[in-house]
Amino acid sequence: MLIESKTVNNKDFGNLSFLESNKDIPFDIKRIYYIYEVPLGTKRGMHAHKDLKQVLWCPYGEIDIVLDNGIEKKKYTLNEPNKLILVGSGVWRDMYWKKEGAVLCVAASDYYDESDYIRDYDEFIKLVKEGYWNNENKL
Ligand code: T46
Repeated sequence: MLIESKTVNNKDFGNLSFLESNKDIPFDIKRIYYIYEVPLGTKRGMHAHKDLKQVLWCPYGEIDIVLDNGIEKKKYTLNEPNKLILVGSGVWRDMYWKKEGAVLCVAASDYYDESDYIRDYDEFIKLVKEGYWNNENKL
């Protein structure tokens, strides 16, 4: 789901965008991380999360995010600082670096926990078919 941050524009000083937990972002933010100095053309991701919810944005450059809930796929291009996407639980993601120097920022609903990752696509599809996310893993 696309989220647009509120932005204060000033033609002389530039723009300031902001988001607040439980208002613009539908969870408490427990972790922030960012991915940078990624070689052009790199593909990252290739996993889903059992529970974790995240908001992704690209403050500089261009990154394609392909989301897959086991039933349908959707591609988002992140290329504006005030354009963000909400990625819920049970969504497989692939990220493609489309511009040199592009930065991906992420606000996450929980601390890092490798046991929340599903890194095997067949296992992901099996869980989708078993109704692990009750068909609530919307794109
Ligand atoms: C996601 C996408 C958008 C940590 O130690 N702490 C952390 O908070 C994170 C996020 C990762 N790591 C370690 C785990 C791996 O050894 O950093 C290494 C690289 O992680 P990964 O291969 O999962 O990176 P991406 O870019 O494929 O995925 C990341 C997040 O892990 C993931 O949750 O949704 O960005």
